Amino acid sequence: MPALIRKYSEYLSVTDATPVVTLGEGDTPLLPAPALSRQVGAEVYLKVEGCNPTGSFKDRGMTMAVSKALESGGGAVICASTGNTAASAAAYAARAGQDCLVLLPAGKVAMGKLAQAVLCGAKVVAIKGNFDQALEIVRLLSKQYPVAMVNSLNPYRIEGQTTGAFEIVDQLGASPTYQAMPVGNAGNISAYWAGYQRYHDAGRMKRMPKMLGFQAAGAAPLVLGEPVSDPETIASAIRIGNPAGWRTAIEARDQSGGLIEMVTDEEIVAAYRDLGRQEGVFCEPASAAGVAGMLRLGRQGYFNPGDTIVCILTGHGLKDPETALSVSPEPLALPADSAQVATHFGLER
Ligand code: AN7
Repeated sequence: MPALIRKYSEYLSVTDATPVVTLGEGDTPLLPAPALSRQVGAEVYLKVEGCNPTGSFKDRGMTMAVSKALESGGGAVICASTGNTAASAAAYAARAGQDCLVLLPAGKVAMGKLAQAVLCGAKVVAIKGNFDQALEIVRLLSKQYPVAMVNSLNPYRIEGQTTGAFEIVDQLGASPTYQAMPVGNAGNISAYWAGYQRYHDAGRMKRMPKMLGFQAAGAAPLVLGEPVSDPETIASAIRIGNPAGWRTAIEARDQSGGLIEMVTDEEIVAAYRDLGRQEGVFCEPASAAGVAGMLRLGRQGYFNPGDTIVCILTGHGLKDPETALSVSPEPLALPADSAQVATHFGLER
């Protein structure tokens, strides 16, 4: 299989001279979701981005950003991150033989993501502050020093992430009616919209989907119309109060005739557990925000029977085992005794 950004190179700034840094990203499953489909009365699919090499959609953008950084001479890359960008940057930088500098909000990053970044050799600093403050420092440092910022302010990140839209259209054989997704720094919704526009212009699809973005209620600047200085939510990936992609996300919403709304942490956790119990899919809490929003719209009768809805499940559930355990019953401890186990499970002959 060619690398993702080679496969789609005619739509990207990738030439034969680009030293493509790949870990086998992309080509993620588009999984039918029968239980969710019944609940909302339309045909629902899950784009399982947790199947990317570092377990999130960031790899689509990072293969592009790190390849282009290498093409223009290499050197260290730097990012601020709620976790997944750091995990991805660390892996692709390691693969490229470049240093990776990471700024995280101290104590606010899921365990799996931190483990990935440090294991892949990133130089990690925990900032006593939130993601927005860490990103501000990264913006300054990347202006003042020869380090390449690989946050989604880097246009190559967005370009790489357009491949998610291409894949969905290729997998469905058409564009979906709606796309539902979580919104944090607002890069991904901007990238998907750009991707659909690009594919539409190339004659690869007919109808533009409506973009449905969902923020967590405690971190919903795009819904409130102003930055949130102290964002808070169980979905740590989208605990972001002043999104870098603000303008392009609003454009995606308005040009597509979609919406950006907020969902409560209770709704996020309910969707997170339902995905596991009803569909067998373990995603991280932030990813469930898009599903939570879709379910609410479904209850309001928003969808029609012929509609197709793709939910972007942006990150793998194993990223954040602590949250999974915190919302689930603890296993019962029993002696190693078959009769007691059988009784506990209510087994009958
Ligand atoms: C699982 O890693 O911002 O709206 O620093 O990890 O494009 O920011 C992560 C964001 C959704 C939101 N789902 O995407 C970071 C970071 C997951 C995420 C988002 C993120 P954007």
